[in-house]
Amino acid sequence: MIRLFVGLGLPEGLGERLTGLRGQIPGARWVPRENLHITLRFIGEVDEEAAADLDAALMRVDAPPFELVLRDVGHFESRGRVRSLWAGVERDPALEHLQARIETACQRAGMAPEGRKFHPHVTLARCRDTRTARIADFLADHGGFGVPAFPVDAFALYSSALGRGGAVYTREVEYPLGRT
Ligand code: 3AM
Repeated sequence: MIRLFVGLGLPEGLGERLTGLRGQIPGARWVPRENLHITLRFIGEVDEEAAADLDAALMRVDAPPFELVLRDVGHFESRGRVRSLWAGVERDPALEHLQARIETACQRAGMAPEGRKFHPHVTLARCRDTRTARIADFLADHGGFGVPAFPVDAFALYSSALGRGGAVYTREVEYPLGRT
């Protein structure tokens, strides 16, 4: 079995901008620079056959290359606790189009539909038992965060191995955009 997700990598220089947002927040585990990404579709654990079906379906997804802008920071929370801190991705029709095509491909490959609304982001930290009040400074300090537009000319299928030192993501297959 292999744990997979579909996502976008980030250009080299962006990693530094994003790790520069780190601060002292109790309970926050900051994502290593090499793991920073935008998830387009979480797949979960699948066997080899399902992974091959998924790869075949993703290979047929094409869309024009586009540019993305990261803007602002935010957080996800549940039951009164912060779950993650992220950098936002500015709303973009080309990104939404690509994500919808990928969702269709996943369903064609036999995956159950993703029930959650697509909210593109770059997770910066995962939090454990962190109260919302603890991130007030982080949100205030980085409210104006933004980076210039960067090109997206491929998406990728990643595997995620959960090791003792945290998750190791491997870019298994890259699917270039703008092939046709
Ligand atoms: O892009 P982020 O880091 O927010 O949280 C996991 C990560 O998203 C998410 O998939 C991405 C790559 O691991 N993820 C992990 N388990 C999940 C699940 N059961 C999940 N998303 C949905 N359902």
